[in-house]
Amino acid sequence: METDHKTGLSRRALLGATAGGAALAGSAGRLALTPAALGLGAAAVALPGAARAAGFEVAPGQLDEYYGFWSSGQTGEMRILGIPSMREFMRVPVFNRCSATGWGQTNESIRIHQRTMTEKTKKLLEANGKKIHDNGDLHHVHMSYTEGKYDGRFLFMNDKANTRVARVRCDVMKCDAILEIPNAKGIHGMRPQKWPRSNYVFCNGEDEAPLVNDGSTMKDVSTYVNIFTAVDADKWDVAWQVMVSGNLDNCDADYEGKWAFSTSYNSEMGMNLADMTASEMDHVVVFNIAEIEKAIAAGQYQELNGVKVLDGRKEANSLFTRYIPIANNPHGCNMAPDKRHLCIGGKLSPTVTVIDVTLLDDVFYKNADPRSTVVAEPEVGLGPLHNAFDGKGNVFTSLFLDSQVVKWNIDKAIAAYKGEQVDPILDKVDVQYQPGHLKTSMGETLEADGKWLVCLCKFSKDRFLNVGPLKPENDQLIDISGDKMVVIHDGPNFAEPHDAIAVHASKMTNIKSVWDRQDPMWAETRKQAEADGVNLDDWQDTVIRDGNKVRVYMSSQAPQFALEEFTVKEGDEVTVIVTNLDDIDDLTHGFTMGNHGVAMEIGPQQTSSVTFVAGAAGVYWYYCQWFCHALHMEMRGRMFVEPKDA
Ligand code: CUK
Ligand code: CUA
Ligand code: CA
Repeated sequence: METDHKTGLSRRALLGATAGGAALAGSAGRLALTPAALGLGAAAVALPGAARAAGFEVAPGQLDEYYGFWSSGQTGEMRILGIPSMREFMRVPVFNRCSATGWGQTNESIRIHQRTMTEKTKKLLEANGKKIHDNGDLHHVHMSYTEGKYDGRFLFMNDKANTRVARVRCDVMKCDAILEIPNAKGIHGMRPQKWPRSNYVFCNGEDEAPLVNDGSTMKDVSTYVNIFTAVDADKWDVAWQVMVSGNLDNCDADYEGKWAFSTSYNSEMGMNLADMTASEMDHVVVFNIAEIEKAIAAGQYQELNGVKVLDGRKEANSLFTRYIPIANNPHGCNMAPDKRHLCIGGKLSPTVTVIDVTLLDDVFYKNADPRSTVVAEPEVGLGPLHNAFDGKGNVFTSLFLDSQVVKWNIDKAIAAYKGEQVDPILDKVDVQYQPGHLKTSMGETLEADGKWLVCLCKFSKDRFLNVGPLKPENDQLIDISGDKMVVIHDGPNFAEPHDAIAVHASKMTNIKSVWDRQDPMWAETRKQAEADGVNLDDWQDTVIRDGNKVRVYMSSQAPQFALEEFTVKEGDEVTVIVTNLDDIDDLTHGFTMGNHGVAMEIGPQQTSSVTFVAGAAGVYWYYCQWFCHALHMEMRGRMFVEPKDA
């Protein structure tokens, strides 16, 4: 905490006092602490509810209490922020192409992209002269669980654009696996299993398509299906799929390992807006994990594109699924940490539907009416999208149309549903503006702690200096520790953070500062080096010619590459393999090859490699683009490209 020695007040406490209004006039005159004297603009003084921010400042050099893992929508990367400071720490490229790190260009990253691509996609990319999809639409980020708690192993995320899911290792914060999901289209909702551990990652297929999508029936909507997929989180392969009726939007899993849930906004199987909103009711699909696993083990599946597929559509009347009718076009799907209540955002309906998951056995095995599991349906406001929890029985729901967050109590909502005269609404706060997801600290785990809420607003409108027609979004930090919610901070953010999770820093026990030399990330590069007789773990300055393929091995140690120069021929396929022998915290090197569109990151003790075709004859400089030393500018060398026939 930064303290003003004259007053003994922290900067934030002072802010709080000044924002109070009267205090500003009083103290400003006496102590001459005008906002200008403090170096604060008017906007800072006008911080809403800054009084409650007192004691929460994260001063320079202080660490945050929580890691925030953010999606980035159509940017395709994952981001790491600190909570409560809302400082952005890192961007982790996943589905996107990253200029700084070489992600999507290095051999190591291309292998990860390609490993689980379907043949169809490979052909499609080839036809476009590409090796990978270099865009993605990353909506949801979730951490792996052990017994309902974050375990710091992996982060999982979806790509709605190219029907993929990816895994990021929490030890090095790099993507180590991407999976293109066959049969399904447009993976949207995605959640790891919570209990007993995240053996599965559940993935919703949002877009309908013919089950055999070969062009033979593409205009016949009656052949369209939607697919729910369980990915084996360890093997990173599809475990099984279930065909469903209607499309799938958001999903969640329970805290007992029995169920997964998905909302559907298109039970109508409409192909346009009017048809998708035609019905009075859509539904939530409940998946019965034990029955599905039993059927898979018993071989009662059809195999399609190498995947085991079960039929869970309504007409199949199997024990795999049940359909709970919900007011038309629901959206968010959030399981409360009380292990009992599933909350469904109404979107078109001003309600949240609360389902008691302990009543689901009767629906599956005693033919109970699926609607009998609904125990509350509070009216919360207009456009309820997502729900978050404080672990004290309260829910925070984002109201897209009202631009508010509403806090309400589950028990009170249940009592009201039974006809008691109680108002479940506890508080409402204005947010700026049009919120989508909202996340409470640890709120998606059994350790929900009710301290912070991050509200991811889709529009920022007037909250920041105008940066042109494309505005940032606005992630607002809300203090939920008291009865009243207080907006603490505005955080501009670039396209388009749908979702985030807030993970207490104590959960990140696996995180490293330096790579392990034996890391599997470059296992294939290591194999090639061994075949070439090169020891990757020692000083390397070797050039291997193999027909028109040239492999250039060089280690790096600040501020030098082992090779000051190397020679190739015009049109050679050149692979540069760089090993960073520095093992000091924060000492990352880079390798940029001038005029070849090539750049990559080489972290401490990391090996990275990149392949390119040598351009027209001449001298090309390569250099380290990651500031590493006082002589960083001097960390460079020459590639001589000889004419083809020389
Ligand atoms: S969806 Cu974006 S606001 Cu993709 Cu999670 Cu609801
Ligand atoms: Cu090495 Cu800069
Ligand atoms: Ca609908």
